Amino acid sequence: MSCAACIARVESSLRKLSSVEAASVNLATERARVTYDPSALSDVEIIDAIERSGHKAHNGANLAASNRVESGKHERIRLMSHGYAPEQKAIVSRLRRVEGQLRGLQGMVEDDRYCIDILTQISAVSTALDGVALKILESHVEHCITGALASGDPEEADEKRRELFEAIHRFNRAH
Ligand SMILES: [Cu+2]
Repeated sequence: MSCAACIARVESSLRKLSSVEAASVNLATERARVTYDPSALSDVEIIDAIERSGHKAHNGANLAASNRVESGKHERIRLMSHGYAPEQKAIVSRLRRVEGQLRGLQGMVEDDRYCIDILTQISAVSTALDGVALKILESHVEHCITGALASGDPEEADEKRRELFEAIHRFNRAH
């Protein structure tokens, strides 16, 4: 969530919903605060409206339980703006390169190439893919984790920390 136009788009998309009384998106915390009648509008419809405006809402399924405040009439929704968003194109092109390397690998096997040459190519693909993971991890820490810490919401910060460690462990196990 980095530009005023995006915010305006999400807000107007939310305000168009039938029972929404007010909707405001906070730039600093990346949260949308929606005031609505819960008997007339479901969480899913709110999330749909956010997604229609071109953004993703975090933890959609758990929204009702975790983010509802003040007797169910206000909803605070965490908006998603992934850390890698500014580098999306560069990441996709790196992944395409990995795809090309993988195809080369298939060709090597089909061409009966020497085992060690194939293993060398597998290492190269693996290293390239790790590079992409590291890039995403970096931007996640810089953007998403920093954002969660800055939000001043200790639950949110804990959740992000836990998620990060789990991801690192999974990554480590894969090697
Ligand atoms: Cu992230």
